[in-house]
Amino acid sequence: MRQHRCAAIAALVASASSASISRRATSLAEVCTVSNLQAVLPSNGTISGINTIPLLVTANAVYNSSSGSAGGVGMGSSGGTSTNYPYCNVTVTYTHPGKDDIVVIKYAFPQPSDFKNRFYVAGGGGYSLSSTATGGLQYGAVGGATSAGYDAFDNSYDDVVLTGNGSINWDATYMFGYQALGEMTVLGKALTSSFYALVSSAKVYTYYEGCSDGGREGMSQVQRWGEEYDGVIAGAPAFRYAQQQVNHVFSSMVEQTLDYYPPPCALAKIVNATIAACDPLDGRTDGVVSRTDLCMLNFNLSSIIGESYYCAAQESTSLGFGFSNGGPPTKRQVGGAQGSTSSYQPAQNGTVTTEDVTVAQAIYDGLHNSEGQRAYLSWQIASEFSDAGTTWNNATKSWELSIPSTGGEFVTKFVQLVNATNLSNLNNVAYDTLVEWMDIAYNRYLDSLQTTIPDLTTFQCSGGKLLHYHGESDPSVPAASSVHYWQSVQSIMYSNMSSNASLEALQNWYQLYLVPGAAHCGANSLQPGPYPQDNMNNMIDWVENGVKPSRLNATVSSGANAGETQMLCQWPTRPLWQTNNTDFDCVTDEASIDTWTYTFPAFKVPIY
Ligand SMILES: *[C@@H]1O[C@H](CO)[C@@H](O)[C@H](O)[C@H]1NC(C)=O
Ligand SMILES: *[C@@H]1O[C@H](CO)[C@@H](O)[C@H](O)[C@H]1NC(C)=O
Ligand SMILES: *[C@@H]1O[C@H](CO)[C@@H](O)[C@H](O)[C@H]1NC(C)=O
Ligand SMILES: *[C@@H]1O[C@H](CO)[C@@H](O)[C@H](O)[C@H]1NC(C)=O
Ligand SMILES: *[C@@H]1O[C@H](CO)[C@@H](O)[C@H](O)[C@H]1NC(C)=O
Ligand SMILES: *[C@@H]1O[C@H](CO)[C@@H](O)[C@H](O)[C@H]1NC(C)=O
Ligand SMILES: *[C@@H]1O[C@H](CO)[C@@H](O)[C@H](O)[C@H]1NC(C)=O
Ligand SMILES: *[C@@H]1O[C@H](CO)[C@@H](O)[C@H](O)[C@H]1NC(C)=O
Ligand SMILES: *[C@@H]1O[C@H](CO)[C@@H](O)[C@H](O)[C@H]1NC(C)=O
Ligand SMILES: *[C@@H]1O[C@H](CO)[C@@H](O)[C@H](O)[C@H]1NC(C)=O
Ligand SMILES: *[C@@H]1O[C@H](CO)[C@@H](O)[C@H](O)[C@H]1NC(C)=O
Ligand SMILES: CC(=O)N[C@H]1CO[C@H](CO)[C@@H](O)[C@@H]1O
Repeated sequence: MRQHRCAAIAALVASASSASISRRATSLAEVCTVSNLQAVLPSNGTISGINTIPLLVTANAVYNSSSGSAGGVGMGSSGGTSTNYPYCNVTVTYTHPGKDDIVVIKYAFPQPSDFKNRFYVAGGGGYSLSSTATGGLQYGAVGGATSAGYDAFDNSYDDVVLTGNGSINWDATYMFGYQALGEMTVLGKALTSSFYALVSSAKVYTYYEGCSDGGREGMSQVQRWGEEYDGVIAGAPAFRYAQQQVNHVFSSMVEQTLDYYPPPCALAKIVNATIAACDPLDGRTDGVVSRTDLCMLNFNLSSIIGESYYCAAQESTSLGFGFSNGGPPTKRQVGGAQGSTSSYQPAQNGTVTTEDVTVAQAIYDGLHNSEGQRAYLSWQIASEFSDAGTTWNNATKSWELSIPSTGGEFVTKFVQLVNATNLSNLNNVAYDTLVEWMDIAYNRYLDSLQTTIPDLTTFQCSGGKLLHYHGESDPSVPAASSVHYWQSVQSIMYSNMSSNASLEALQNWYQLYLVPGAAHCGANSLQPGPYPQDNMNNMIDWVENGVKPSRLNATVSSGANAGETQMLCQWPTRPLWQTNNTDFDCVTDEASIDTWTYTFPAFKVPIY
């Protein structure tokens, strides 16, 4: 059955051919004109659902600008480069038939001599899609960025999700969820073929790269537009949206339930002490907990009780989105209300208490309902407690609840449908309420934002390759969230195979890598470990040259081992230093894998 479906899909997808490019010798100035772009614009009826508006096409050649960072600070896309890439700066406007909406797409076409038959899509982050189209120029790829019909270059999606209290903007929701990027790619590939006058069978290798919501956006494309993409790189995807977003309230809920609001310095000390204790378990003491699973199995947080901590007074700036490194993200990058806020903290000098450890343990244990059934997974032990920050009340001289606006805004706007950027308190809220909020959001956004469809047959059968990575100490999107999706895809797509056979079949096109010590879409200042920086080159090699990775190249950028290359282990193998080499071995360890395996009986439906 699968074979038949695969053959049918493969037949629909144009096969690669050696492209003859007649425009190779043409200059940028010659092709980059409004009249040429109007001439090559797909006419109405060519692409179902998209009516282009020739009168609104713009085009100008750009010679001296650099290829910008694709997805913004810390989003894990390729960094900017100082090289100049001449390109044709194009805007195309289209409407959905009968809707009279306006979607503007920016495209950047490399000059003909640089073009390498590639199309490149970069992801955004928070509640934003990428707003730059130039990220692909360094790869000889056409790139795009879309206004998504809600002026996404200037608006964050969470600012437009409600048209008023109680009223969801579904057009914006579907466009942000997956549709805008898919349409940008379909239209962009057609334009690319005609702009460079490719023969009709010529392959345009199509890539996607993003992290955080950019990772979710990448998964949305794999799930919904699988036949369009050849290589997708998805980092720390903020998917399983209902659970992921409501879970940002969970740490506050733990504090309120236990009626204890820990000094931030105590939680920071617990993290540091956990890192120190668990670092050697992976076979090398290098400041990095490469095996949070061994930490979970062998380390008890209670042993930290009584250790002293000290943090100097500070006028601090806190970010709501769990970014530990890479500089503060802008409001656009993290979306909506996640901008920085400053607050005063007095000097904290004390010892870790039983209450501090009880809060920390409950957070790592994850959300359960009042019957003790698990509702969601949590951050790996040794991750920072980014959502658990309390605020100092100068008047009462005590620490108080502070709800992270990531979770608070999601609950108010997306669940309660009220135009407010944060919950004002958690009065009358219990763990069961969080489960109910997840349930409401799950049912409401299952076909738009949830982004966990586990059947990727279309993508796989049309030859797509998926590289999925996740910082193991991510304090925003739990690393186990990625493992759970990978397991869902394996069990749904290969239900009739033995686990060894299904593993081999899956790894031929979908590979998951956990990044030791890394935080959310970046290295972690508390654990100076490796981070993959060469993903696009690896992906291009896989897609265009058939070089399938088995481990993923990553580089240590700070600390004593700065400059070291570590070849990351492909899930489900786990790193273990067994010799004095500068690289770990990749071992199979069932007891460790079991710690990453979850079911969610608090929900009546399967949660993929
Ligand atoms: C295609 O349709 C749009 C609106 O539906 C219209 O503005 C545009 O002029 C049409 N294109 C052509 C070439 O007629
Ligand atoms: C690209 O085109 C748009 C629309 O005409 C324009 O606003 C923008 O400044 C152009 N960018 C460059 C770098 O020329
Ligand atoms: C939501 O609230 C913001 C800030 O108060 C306001 O600017 C915006 O217009 C409101 N949106 C709607 C749809 O009411
Ligand atoms: C935790 O460790 C980091 C450096 O790794 C240090 O900057 C910070 O002050 C420590 N925090 C506490 C509370 O010990
Ligand atoms: C950790 O140690 C405490 C105190 O000895 C004990 O009560 C608790 O059950 C232990 N936790 C685990 C997960 O073993
Ligand atoms: C913290 O408190 C302890 C005990 O009261 C004291 O000995 C120590 O000097 C204090 N440390 C700082 C940095 O204030
Ligand atoms: C709180 O008190 C401290 C010292 O007493 C002062 O420096 C700080 O500015 C105060 N912060 C606020 C927000 O009032
Ligand atoms: C709401 O979010 C803001 C910004 O992150 C934060 O400062 C504030 O403490 C939050 N409100 C509550 C009631 O926790
Ligand atoms: C929407 O709800 C919020 C929160 O209850 C309220 O502050 C605001 O006034 C309401 N907006 C309108 C237009 O009713
Ligand atoms: C690893 O990635 C770096 C860039 O971060 C690159 O310079 C190097 O050639 C790559 N090494 C291997 C073995 O792929
Ligand atoms: C690893 O290096 C340490 C310190 O240099 C040395 O004591 C130890 O014998 C070495 N182990 C192996 C297996 O080579
Ligand atoms: C300032 C600058 O570098 N200008 C250059 C921009 O590109 C054109 C075309 O290549 C050059 O002629 C300019 O000197």
